[in-house]
Amino acid sequence: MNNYLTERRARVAKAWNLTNEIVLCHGGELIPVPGGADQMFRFVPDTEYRYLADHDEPGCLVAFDPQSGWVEFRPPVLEAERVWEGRPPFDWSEAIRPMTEFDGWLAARQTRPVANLGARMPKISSDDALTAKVREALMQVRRPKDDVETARIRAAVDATVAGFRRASEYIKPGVTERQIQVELECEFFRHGGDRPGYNTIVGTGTNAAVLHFTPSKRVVGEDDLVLIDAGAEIEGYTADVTRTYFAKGKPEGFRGELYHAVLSAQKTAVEKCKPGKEFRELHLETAHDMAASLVGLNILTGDVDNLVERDAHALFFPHGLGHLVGLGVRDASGYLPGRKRSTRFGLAALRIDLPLDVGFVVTVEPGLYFIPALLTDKRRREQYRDAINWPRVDELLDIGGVRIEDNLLITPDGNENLTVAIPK
Ligand SMILES: [Mn+2]
Repeated sequence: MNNYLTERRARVAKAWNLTNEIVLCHGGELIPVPGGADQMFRFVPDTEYRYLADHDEPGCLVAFDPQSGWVEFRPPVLEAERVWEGRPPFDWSEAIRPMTEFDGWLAARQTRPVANLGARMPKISSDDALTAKVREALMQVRRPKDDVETARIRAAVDATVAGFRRASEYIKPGVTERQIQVELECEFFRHGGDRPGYNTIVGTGTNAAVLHFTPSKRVVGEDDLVLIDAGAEIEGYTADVTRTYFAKGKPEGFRGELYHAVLSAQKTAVEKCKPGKEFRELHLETAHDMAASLVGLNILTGDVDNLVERDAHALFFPHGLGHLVGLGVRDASGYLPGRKRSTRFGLAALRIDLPLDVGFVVTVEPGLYFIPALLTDKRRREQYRDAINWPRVDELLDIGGVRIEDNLLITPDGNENLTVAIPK
């Protein structure tokens, strides 16, 4: 067992503080592609499991008994898997047992309450309240990154920096979104990336207003904005960066003003990230900055506080300011216990509601977009008749959008911007 895993598990066990209860954490199973042909979807282990076992083999589980400690159960490697996939044979030990022994292990503890983390184990009866309690405690341990995690995030960031550098040089009128994606991801791989950490987003022109746009054959036009949201993944850990580029290189005209509005709000928000800062407050403060800029751009009209209270800004900034990132693209995000997701349009998409703390890695990613699905909606036009300059909006529906996203490591004094090497 690696030292860092022993230490990690010890921190988790301490936080759980269990006496009699049992915790099972399953990593999940391979899922076949419908239609046969021996194809499987790429296996991504459940992040709770990955954190506790740190590998990406399917069909395994980690079990914890406060009286006897941790044990991992793995399916034996079959001859066919050695032949077809080259999986190495496995050395069993005290800490890693064949899956065939799991039923016996559980039967010896049959009267005790069970928490089921990771993938749901349908044949095991578990205690939902206990599961929620241990899940929350694990989440809190996972949020501050340990040294191994931080090193992997930094490596993922380095590969991501290389990809964005190449993309920014490559973008010009006439190239396609797909070609940009290929250049970017190729550099991720060349610099040690295992794969993109999530589906790369490249949106040019109006496609930049689709928040999660899949790169298409669309060609970059002369005046287009080009929005790229992507990150390289290394050993399970990913960066998550967004930059918005201009087809001709420099910010110009209204698109340039929009860009500088987002950049200014993003820089202000980054400066405020430090231990104790409530992320929900930061989101609302950024919304305030964005609303003020939209008033300056003659898109919103009225009192800025009032506009934010009415969520008028959210028609142009419809997502949350950020989330935790690292072990997957939404690493240990969520709300503190007792905090509920707001039904307000301007807050409902917030992915984290918690105070930042030392060791957290968080994204800060404000954006302003002209999204026809929101801005041509009759009911919203009526609701915000007095707050939005609709004739002006109608002229701007083909602009697309701007998002700028960095990844910050929260430090005792404030934060370290891990992705600062990518120019913006
Ligand atoms: Mn993000």
